[in-house]
Amino acid sequence: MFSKLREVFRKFIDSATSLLTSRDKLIELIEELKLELVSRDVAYEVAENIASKLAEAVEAGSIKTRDQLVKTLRELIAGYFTSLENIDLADIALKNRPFKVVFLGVNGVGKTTTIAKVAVYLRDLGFKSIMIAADTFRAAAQEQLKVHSERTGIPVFLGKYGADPASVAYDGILYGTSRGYDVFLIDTAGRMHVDVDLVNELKKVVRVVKPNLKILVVDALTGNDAVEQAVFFNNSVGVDGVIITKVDAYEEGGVPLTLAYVLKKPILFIGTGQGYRDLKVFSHLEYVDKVIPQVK
Ligand SMILES: Nc1nc2c(ncn2[C@@H]2O[C@H](COP(=O)(O)OP(=O)(O)OP(=O)(O)O)[C@@H](O)[C@H]2O)c(=O)[nH]1
Ligand SMILES: [Mg+2]
Repeated sequence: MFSKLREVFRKFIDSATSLLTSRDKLIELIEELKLELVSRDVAYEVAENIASKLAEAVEAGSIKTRDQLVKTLRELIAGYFTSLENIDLADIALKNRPFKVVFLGVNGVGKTTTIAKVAVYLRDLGFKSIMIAADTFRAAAQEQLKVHSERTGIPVFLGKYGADPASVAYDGILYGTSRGYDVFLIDTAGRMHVDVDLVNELKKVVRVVKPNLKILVVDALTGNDAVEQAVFFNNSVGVDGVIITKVDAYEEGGVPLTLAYVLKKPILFIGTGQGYRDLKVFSHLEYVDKVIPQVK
């Protein structure tokens, strides 16, 4: 997980440690760091911000030891996350009954699996969830959610292939409300290339459902695409928070940082495998620990 980004920081810290007394060489090294970061899914604007803040600290004379360098870097990276709103899913679910979440995301990112994972996570905390299959665009989508329902024991409300997704979502909420469910997790369609039709369809779902949260699911392995998708969905439909999937297989490392910086929305969870409990609450402190380990 994130091993290549960790390697970039490790190399930088090692090289910089021997150059701490040579300001000019250190500044040169920071320029190199910037390019290395960009090669690990850190967007250019983020890398540039890191480099300039680091250079400022050097100019100000506040980095004289390796420990200070590590501390400065850790605080810098953590700072991009701490400015974001904190969304605790369970907390919001407790305060909102019914609690309605619409999941957004393009094809194949792991959206449907993630909905089942979130349902299991909430069940473990005592919530009664129902999944609603409002992806009526592909016949297989209904079937997939049904399979997750059978495997997890989480109930599902299925729509008809070709039906209006907003009305499926609406009917699902009526159905679940009358049966005492408190959490509604709504799957939506995602095309390979998001288009105007899809955006209008999603907007309608949002208008009808009035979700407490709109959660975007992105696949870490798609790198910069994940960030582009996030910006697109946020600008067109609106996004409250993000779940990043397939982090177990993701070594580049920059996606969480870039998402936080560019999208400015919190990351709620990361997907860490194919099992239903392979979903972890995202902790930016753990992320920082992974990419810039503390000095021992
Ligand atoms: N390794 C790993 N695989 C994952 C993770 N999340 C989802 N997957 C896998 O990704 C594949 C696609 O997942 P789906 O949930 O069907 O994705 P989707 O976005 O709903 O896809 P479509 O509805 O087909 O567009 C499945 O094989 C999942 O098991 C994860 O966190 N880690
Ligand atoms: Mg799906």
